[in-house]
Amino acid sequence: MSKGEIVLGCLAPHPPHLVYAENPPQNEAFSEGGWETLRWGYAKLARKLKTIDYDAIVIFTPHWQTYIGTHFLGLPEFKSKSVDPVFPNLFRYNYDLKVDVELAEAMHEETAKAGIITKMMRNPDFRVDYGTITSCHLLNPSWDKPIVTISSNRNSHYYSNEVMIEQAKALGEACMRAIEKSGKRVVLVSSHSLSHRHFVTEAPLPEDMSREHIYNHSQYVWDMKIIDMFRKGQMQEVVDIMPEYTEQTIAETEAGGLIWMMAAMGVPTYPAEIYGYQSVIGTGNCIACWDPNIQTRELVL
Ligand code: 2X7
Ligand code: FE2
Repeated sequence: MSKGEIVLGCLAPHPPHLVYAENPPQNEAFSEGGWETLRWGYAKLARKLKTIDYDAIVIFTPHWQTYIGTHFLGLPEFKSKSVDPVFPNLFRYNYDLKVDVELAEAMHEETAKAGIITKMMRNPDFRVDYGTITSCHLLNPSWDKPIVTISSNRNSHYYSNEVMIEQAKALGEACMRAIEKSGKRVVLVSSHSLSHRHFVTEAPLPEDMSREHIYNHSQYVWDMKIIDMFRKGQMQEVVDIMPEYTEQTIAETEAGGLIWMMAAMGVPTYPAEIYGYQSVIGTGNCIACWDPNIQTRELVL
């Protein structure tokens, strides 16, 4: 068996607004559109994914929060309705997804070996979070690949952002070892926004784009700084600056997804492909990917 590999790493933000705006048959709400810069960027990245040969999508989500350890989805199928607790008016999505349990178990095993508390989620009634569903739907609307969802362990208030970063790195390296041993070709997804201060009242029509803008200028400047580092392949610098960035912009990077993905990918020094940046209820959202294959890596935007 040849060594498994990560064939792509995607930064895939998950505002449920983006699924709402697409009007897929799985979602009950109806919209008149909105947030096209992000949706068109996602469509382009989804087309690239279709050209890549891969076995599974492994996604790390801030909206499955676990307080004791890191958990992995551990049943072959999860089927239910996912309702966003904050935006039930926008997101009531009927999902039926397949899990690569063999890969999830291999990651769980390597994670435990690395000294991290970890558990398989075997409850058939467990409801999959909207972060997983939104990012996976937009990256692969045909849902024709199995996924593995990894929960985000939330102890930064007890420890610190720095301690959680060390844990996310160890988790990423453990997942990489499991992928290599599995012989599989895997797409990693870090599902989150960048800056995360947001408005607390919704426009009467959520998709009214005349009301959409970044919450404040300083978080915009921070987001641009980070994206510029993505473009330049300065991912070690991004890792180093992460505690300050997260604190200054209340960024969703707090959950550890980007660090997890970068550690699994050996902290890339090549440029990321950028597919778009737009605000959703004032948060900063960037779609980007890191393509280890120099033959297919592009300058997108
Ligand atoms: O989970 C989210 C998010 N990260 C950003 C914007 C809007 C809603 O939900
Ligand atoms: Fe979120």
